[in-house]
Amino acid sequence: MTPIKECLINNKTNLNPIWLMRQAGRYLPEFREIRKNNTNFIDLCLNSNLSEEITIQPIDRFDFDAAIIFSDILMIPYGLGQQVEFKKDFGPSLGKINAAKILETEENIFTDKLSSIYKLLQNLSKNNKLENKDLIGFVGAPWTLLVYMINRVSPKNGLSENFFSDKNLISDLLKILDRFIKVHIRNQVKAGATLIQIFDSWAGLITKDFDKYLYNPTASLVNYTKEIGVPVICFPRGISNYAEYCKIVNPDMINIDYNINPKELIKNIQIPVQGGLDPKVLLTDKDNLRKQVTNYLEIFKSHPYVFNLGHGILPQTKIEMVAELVKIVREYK
Ligand code: 1CP
Repeated sequence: MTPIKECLINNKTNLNPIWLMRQAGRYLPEFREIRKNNTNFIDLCLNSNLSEEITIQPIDRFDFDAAIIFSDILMIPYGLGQQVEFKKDFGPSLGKINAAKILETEENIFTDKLSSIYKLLQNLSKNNKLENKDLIGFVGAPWTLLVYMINRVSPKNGLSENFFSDKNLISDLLKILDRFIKVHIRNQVKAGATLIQIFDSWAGLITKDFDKYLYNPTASLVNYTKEIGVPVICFPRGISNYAEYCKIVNPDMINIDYNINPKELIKNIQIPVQGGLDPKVLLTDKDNLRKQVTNYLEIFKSHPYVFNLGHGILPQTKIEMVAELVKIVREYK
């Protein structure tokens, strides 16, 4: 069994497995080299040969315990026929929503549009560099995808004023998302994903109707993934009550963000934990890195824990700091 599964399923506490969110891309010079010649990000995600190479790059360098496929959460809106573009120094930009068209999407058309992602997973499951490692497929949570689909740009400066104005649109989209996120999970599992992570990167923007936007839609995906026999990790970034989330949504493992006090949290939850370290710590120095990483490892000495960050690794991170991080985690006893 892989080290992550030992932790997740058998509750082992002494293995210290490690992988990093957004480990494939951005901060790696070999990724930037590929990206330079592939300016259309969606096309790059749909190129299964290059995506395989990018997925393996961080494994070659750091021997992480899991590979996460090189893809994006916005491939679902793309598969549903919404225009999705990634603009340089700006981020994602989505086209106007055509609700009627989205509602008519057929499963086989969606699966066809994303078929190279499934091909990527099939190829990776045969890649011997991933022996005894997990292969992580992922999806955006319904709320976070709803945010991008309606807001049409990153909500980092807040949601648009009329975000909640069309109640019918919101409820139609939530239904469609539930259905097609499940299709995408099922297709990834069939193609060889051994774990699924659900990214709810903008969960912290929810201020009301938690059942409607956070708990019910995520629990539906978690139950579905468990039913098809694959463990599921949730990352509801920025929420204030992780204990309540774990009780209601009940994933196999919870990825915490860096605003959570891990010591307090494990008093209130039983499930395995992943992540937490502020990615900015990797921008400081090796002494501080050791101090902060050891702090997490000490706290989780007797709680099943997979080392990871409290959000994606930052583009300006130095390779040698990542190497040092892996060394600290692997040598910890
Ligand atoms: O390890 C990996 O990098 C694997 C592939 C991966 C994953 C898991 C990418 C490639 N994106 C994601 C998830 C993702 N995409 C999330 C959830 C995790 C998180 O919060 O970081 C989100 C919110 C996105 C949406 C997205 N994709 C943004 C917008 C961020 C915002 O501020 O709203 C952006 C800029 C991207 C582009 C992207 N996706 C992935 C990469 C390597 C890049 C950068 C592409 C580039 O410009 O070179």
